[in-house]
Amino acid sequence: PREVEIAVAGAGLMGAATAWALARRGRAVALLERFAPGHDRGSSHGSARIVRRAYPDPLYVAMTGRAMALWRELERESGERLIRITGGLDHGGLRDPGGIAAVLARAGVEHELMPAAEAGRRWPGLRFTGPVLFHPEAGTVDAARAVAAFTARARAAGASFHPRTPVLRLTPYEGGVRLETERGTVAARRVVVAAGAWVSGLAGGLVPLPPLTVTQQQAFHFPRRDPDVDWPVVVHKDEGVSCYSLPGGRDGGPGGGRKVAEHDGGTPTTADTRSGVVDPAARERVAAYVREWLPGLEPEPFGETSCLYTSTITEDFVLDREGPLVICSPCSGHGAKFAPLIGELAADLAEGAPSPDPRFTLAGHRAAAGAR
Ligand code: PYC
Repeated sequence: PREVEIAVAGAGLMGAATAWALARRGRAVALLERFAPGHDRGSSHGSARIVRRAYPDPLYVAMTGRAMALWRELERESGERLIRITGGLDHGGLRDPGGIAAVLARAGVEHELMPAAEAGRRWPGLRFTGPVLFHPEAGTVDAARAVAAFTARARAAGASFHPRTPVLRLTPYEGGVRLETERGTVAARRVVVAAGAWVSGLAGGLVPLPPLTVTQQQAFHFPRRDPDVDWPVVVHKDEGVSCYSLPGGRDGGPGGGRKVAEHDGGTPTTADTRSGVVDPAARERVAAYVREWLPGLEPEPFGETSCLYTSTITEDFVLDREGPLVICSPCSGHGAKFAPLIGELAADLAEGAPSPDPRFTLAGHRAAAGAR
C-alpha cells in the first residue's frame, strides 16, 4: 500500500484544519474525504456559523481566544475574509447571562450586562425579558470558505487531498493503521478520525467511543423587515426556548436575511440515513419563535437547510488518542468556532501529546456518561 505519515479521515472543518496544522509543521499528511470538496452532507457547509467568547466555562472561554487568533492567521495566510464581527447577545434564564458575565470578567473578556429594557432600546427588532449580556468579540465565520481555505493552505504546505475517497475500514497494526478506501489501501503511522457523524462507523469497533447522538438540525433564513438593519449574533435559552440567530448569507449581505435555528430540537438520525428533508414541525416552531422574539424579521422563511450535529452527553468535544488513532469528533453542535484550534490540538495528539483536557478524553466521557 501507499504509505503516509499521518492520514486525516474527513475534510470538514475539523479534518481540514488538522491537515493545515500538520502540514505547517512539516508532517507528511494525506487528507481523505468521502464526498466532493465542500459537500453539504455533514456539519461544515453553508456561509454562517457563530463565533463568540461567551461560555459559562472558563476552559471554553480560553479556547475561544486561542481559536480567534488562529482564525486571523488563516485569514492572513489565505487572503480570505472569513470572520465578520457583529458582537454577541446572550439572554434567557437558562443561558444565565449574569453567570457568563462573571466568567468573562475573570477571563478579561470585554462585555456588558444590561437590563432587558436597555437591550431593547439598543437593538430594536429583538425582544428581551431578562438581563442581557453583550460582548463585542463575537460574530460569524463563513464555514464553507473556511473549509476551502484550510484545505488550500494544507495543500500549499504539502498535504495531499483525496476527495471522493471513502474510507471503508481502519485496521490498526503494530506501528500504524491500514486504511482501506474505495480507491486503494493506504498505510499511515497515525490516523486522525475527523469524520463527524461518520465517526462511529469508522472507529466505533476500534476505540471505546462514548454514547453519541446524531441529529439532523434545521436552520431557516428569514428576511429582515429593514434590509439595512441587522443585529449581533444571539443565543437565547429559557424554559421551552433554545434558539440562536445570526446574520445569514455570504458577507451578511441583504440577500442573506437572518439565520434562525434551534440548538435542541434536532431529529435523531444517522450519517447515512438522514433524509435531508426539513422537519415541518421545526419550521413551525422556529417561525413561532421569530414572531415572538424577533419582530424585526418577516416571519416567513425564504430559505432552509439542514446539517448534522454529533453530540456527546455533556456537549464536550472528544479529542483523544488511543494507539495510532486520534479521535477528533464530535463537536456537539458548537465546534465550528474552534476549528483551527481543534486542528492544532488534533495535530498535537497525532504527534504524541496528551489530550488537552480530561473532559475531552474517551475515559472522561465514559465517566461522565456513567455518572448520569
Ligand atoms: O456555538 O453559538 C454556537 C452555536 C449556536 C448554534 C450552534 N452553535
